Amino acid sequence: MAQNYYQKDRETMPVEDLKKLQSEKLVKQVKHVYDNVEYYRKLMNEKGVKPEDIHGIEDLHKLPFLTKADLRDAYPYGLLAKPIEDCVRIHSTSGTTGRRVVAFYTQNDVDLWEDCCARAIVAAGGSNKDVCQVAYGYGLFTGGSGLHGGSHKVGCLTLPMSSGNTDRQIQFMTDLNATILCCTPSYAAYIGETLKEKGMGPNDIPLKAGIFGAEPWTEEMRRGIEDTLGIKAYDIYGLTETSGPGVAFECSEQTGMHINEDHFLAEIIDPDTGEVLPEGEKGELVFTALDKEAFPLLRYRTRDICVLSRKKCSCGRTLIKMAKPMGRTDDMLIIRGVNVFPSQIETVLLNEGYQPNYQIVVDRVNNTDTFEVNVEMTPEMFTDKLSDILSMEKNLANSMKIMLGINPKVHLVAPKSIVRSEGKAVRVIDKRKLV
Ligand code: DLL
Repeated sequence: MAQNYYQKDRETMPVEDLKKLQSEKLVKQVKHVYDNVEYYRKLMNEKGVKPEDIHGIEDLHKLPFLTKADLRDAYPYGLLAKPIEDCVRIHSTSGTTGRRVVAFYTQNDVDLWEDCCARAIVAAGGSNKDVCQVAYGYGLFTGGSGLHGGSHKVGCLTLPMSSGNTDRQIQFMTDLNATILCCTPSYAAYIGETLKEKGMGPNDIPLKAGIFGAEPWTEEMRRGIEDTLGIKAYDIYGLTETSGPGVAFECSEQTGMHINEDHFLAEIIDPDTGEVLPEGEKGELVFTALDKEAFPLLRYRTRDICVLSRKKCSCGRTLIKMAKPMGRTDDMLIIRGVNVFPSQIETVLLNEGYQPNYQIVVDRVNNTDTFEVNVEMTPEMFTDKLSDILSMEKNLANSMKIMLGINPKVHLVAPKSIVRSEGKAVRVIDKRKLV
């Protein structure tokens, strides 16, 4: 397949040149942060490191980490590195768990962020001939604005739908010949379900590609979405703290996401000790933003567990790849002492012929954790015969036990009874946190 790039010189740069570029940018960025962000200057002083000690990326390990707790401490303006007059935008996380993050952007920050998203769209086969339907939420969330800006840069006809109103999404998609869909994977799956209900299939919609991210999703889920929508589904990664989507994106090989390394320097660390791990080892992903002006986080701990690889990619990009995040250091559930990732439950469900419509409920009764998984039956398997339901529940619980090493109580529930999400799906209800 012929490859297209949005910024070929950067995306296919020889690794040695890339590292040189990163080094030059890092030296400048550390000085910018030290001079303008009192909060980080203090952290550097405490660690006994000065901008003059940083000569290139080989010195990165000398810098202190920045964590979500620092962001909370410094809320709202404590990490701002530019005067308000130079800032044009904020975005923020939803803060539903009380951990609101506010990120600031200069016009240049917005520009570079949109370039990153444009790279993702072009890697997914997009060009100015495409109609790009952006069904990520607009507003404080970065998904809508990021892909919207990227779509403009590529020159696509952009449909700024935002999330929700699924019937209207499908109508615009078909009436206006949308060829690229951008939304969360769970919303893509829901659009697929709704299409099916309308008696429509992949041949009734013009889509060819989807750019899905903002939440964990499995390879099995990818295949499900690709089949129901008749598209190629590409992953995209990012977080509010680093601008939003577009920190990393998938190419035609679909074997991990290329990190836009000319803008974001990635490290993997041991989450317990902070030690930097060699390429190929699993650990916490840490980013240093090399160009961000207004909110230039250095060595920011994402809490995403991940692996990096610089294996040669058939797409010709030299940018290092990150695997799909395997969970977060903070959303990994520990149930009766066992580590459980929601993605493992999803894998079991898809392997067993269920849809990934489920909710994990964890509680603590008499000092013992309870672990329940509510799973929707598909319309095909729906039955009200109790003995059949009990046997299906038992089978599913067994498969989960094999995958997780811990026995859940599975409840099968009626199709469509678990509330659908137009943004990120709520997969876990952990009642233990309320104690
Ligand atoms: O979710 C930004 C985004 C928007 C990414 C649209 C992709 C597409 P936050 O709301 O700050 O930002 O959440 C960031 O979401 O640390 C990951 O844990 C998770 N996440 C983001 N993308 C992926 C992905 C946006 N492709 C947090 N796979 C991150 C798995 C993802 N998890």
